[in-house]
Amino acid sequence: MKKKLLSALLCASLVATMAVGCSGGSSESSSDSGNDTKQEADSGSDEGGKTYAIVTKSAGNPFNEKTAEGFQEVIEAQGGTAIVKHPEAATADAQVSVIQSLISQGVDSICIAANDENALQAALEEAMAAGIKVCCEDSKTNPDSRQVFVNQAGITEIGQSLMDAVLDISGGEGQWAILSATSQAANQNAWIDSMKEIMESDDKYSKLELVEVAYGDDEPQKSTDQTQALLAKYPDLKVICAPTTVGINAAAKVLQDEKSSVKLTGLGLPSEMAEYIGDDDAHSCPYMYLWNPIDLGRLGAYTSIALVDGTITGAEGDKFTAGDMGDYEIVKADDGGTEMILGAPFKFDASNIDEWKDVY
Ligand code: RAM
Repeated sequence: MKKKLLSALLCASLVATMAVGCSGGSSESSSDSGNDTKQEADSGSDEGGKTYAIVTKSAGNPFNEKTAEGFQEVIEAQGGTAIVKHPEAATADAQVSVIQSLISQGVDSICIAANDENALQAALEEAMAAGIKVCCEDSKTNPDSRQVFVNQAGITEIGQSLMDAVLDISGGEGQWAILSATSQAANQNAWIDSMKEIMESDDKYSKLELVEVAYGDDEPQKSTDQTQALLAKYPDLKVICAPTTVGINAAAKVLQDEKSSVKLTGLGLPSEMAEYIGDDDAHSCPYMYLWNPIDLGRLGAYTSIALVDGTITGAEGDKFTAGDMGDYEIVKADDGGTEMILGAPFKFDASNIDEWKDVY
């Protein structure tokens, strides 16, 4: 309750300046790995009797848990049944078996954060052929495997924010590295490609040298090992950019524990990163970005409901109201499919991290 109240107060006071939406969130999210957290509906609205599934990238990732929490909250408030699935590992194979079991269960919709853009196609096409509505959130599939993508923020906006952070934090020159999640993740790869394109596009980035893209697979230990390997391999490294909440958290611990002078930026959860954010030598991360993961799940839920009740088909130009989140329009995505955009990436620094660390 306290958390909800604080969240509501913060939303009220910050809403005018925030590009990301706020959510009260529920007090707890499930963290099972593959097991249903089926919640029976208790209201009698039109959505009663329908079953909406969310499949995240993997278990043990607080970002995924918060997204699932937002999804579940909306589905249940609308009288539907939510199924939350966190696969054991962030792999396509793990997601294919989850999708197959959801097809057998006869769910009405699947909202998935894809671990691979193309490898889920056969399973998701089978789901759609069985009448199951399919949307993606966080990380998209190819257009043939989905009806619409609930995108957290524009790819170029994210790439630009991160690239400019690297330029600023490095002082305009020197070696930098990327610590990503899995090598197949469509969202990670799109952001990394965007950063590389931006770096090539303007002379002001010409004194920066990207020495390596390392992959921590969104596993804390592997991300820690990869950070240590980067520090050992590149003694002149100035900045690590980790566009993954798991990666940035692991890297922050390593850098601060080792009192490294290497600085960090990327995409992180304020709740996990508060102790590492600051402008002095004692803090490894001057600033980072993210969006509201709870709202991402909430928008995924409203989208699933609209697909199931026929308000939208996922076609360009479709419009719907996502409850208290307002109106959304479906637009063309860069890959030829369709998407909607939740908002812009939001910057967290020493001036606002304390306000946000209790929200998500
Ligand atoms: C990690 C995941 C997720 C990404 C966030 C920013 O938790 O890789 O897909 O969107 O970071």
